[in-house]
Amino acid sequence: MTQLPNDQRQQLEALYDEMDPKALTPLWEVLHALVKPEPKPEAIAHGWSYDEARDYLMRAGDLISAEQAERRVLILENPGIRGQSAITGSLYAGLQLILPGEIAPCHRHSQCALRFVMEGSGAYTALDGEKAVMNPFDLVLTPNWQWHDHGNPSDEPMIWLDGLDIPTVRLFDATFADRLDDKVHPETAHPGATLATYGSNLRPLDGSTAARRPTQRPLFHYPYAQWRKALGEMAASATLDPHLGHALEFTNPADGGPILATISAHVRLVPAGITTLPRRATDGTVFVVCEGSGRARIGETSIELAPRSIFVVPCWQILELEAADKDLVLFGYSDKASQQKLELYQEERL
Ligand code: GTQ
Repeated sequence: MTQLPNDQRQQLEALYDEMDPKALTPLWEVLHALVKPEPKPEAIAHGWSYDEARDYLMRAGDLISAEQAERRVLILENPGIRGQSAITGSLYAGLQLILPGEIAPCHRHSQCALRFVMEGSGAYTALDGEKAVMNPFDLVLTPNWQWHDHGNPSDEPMIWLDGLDIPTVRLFDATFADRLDDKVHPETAHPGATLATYGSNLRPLDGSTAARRPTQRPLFHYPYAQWRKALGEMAASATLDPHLGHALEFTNPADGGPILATISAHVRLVPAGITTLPRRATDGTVFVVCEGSGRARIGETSIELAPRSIFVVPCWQILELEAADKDLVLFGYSDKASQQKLELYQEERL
């Protein structure tokens, strides 16, 4: 809004004061804060040390059980938007611990979730009663409104990163949640049955599994062994994308679209010694370092990367990734799925 003469401003202020109790307010005082020439997220670039977070999580493990907590999770809160349980404006991230012998009771909710395993082997996420037994760097999905419980029959702690669309669902207020009377969902299928069926570009000829799994969202386990092999073969044979490195997106086999209604996920490999060219996109992204070390430069912020580092790149911030002396392998998830549906998604290669 242009600068106004004093007497005009005084009359306007008097008008605002009168209308204020009626819940009315002038757009022209706030228009530029609402409709900006380019994204100015409140969330900032930030990195978390896994070892540091893990120490606090293990200490919490001594003080409260998974069952008492329902979900024993430390939320990774973006320092720019503390108190909102959010890592970006639209996404949530947390580190969940399940100790040997524990269960996290069965519930379902409107929010979509993904789990990316940070350490441990042999604990499971059961989706509508079918267990996915998890290993490091596996991706496991719990699409919205599906019953899920977690358990750890192994003899080591299991920690994974939870990625949910909690702030997105909060924006729409469209949240429902439900707890099963039993702590654990009755087993409905052999562990791994869905992966065996849908994980190899196949589906039942007679449609028989469709009754148990939603037809449009069958697969929910993307094992590390499979995605790492695909990424390795891409790196060995494909031309390097100078802005992304070698990058593969996880897809829903039913339609080739993103893995969840609101969340997209991918993996990428930046070869040893390479720094990617600067790129930005409107989808704020949470990354986990799976292998290698190096540096992420995000605008003015520089974050050192080591195995299991977690870092967040907010909307429209310029990212460059530098791999040190080994290939840098990253997992990332973002709200690209939502933004593409809403026709908001943009990217720019610089
Ligand atoms: O495992 O269902 O980190 O409902 C936050 C909310 C995990 C879960 C979280 C949840 C879950």
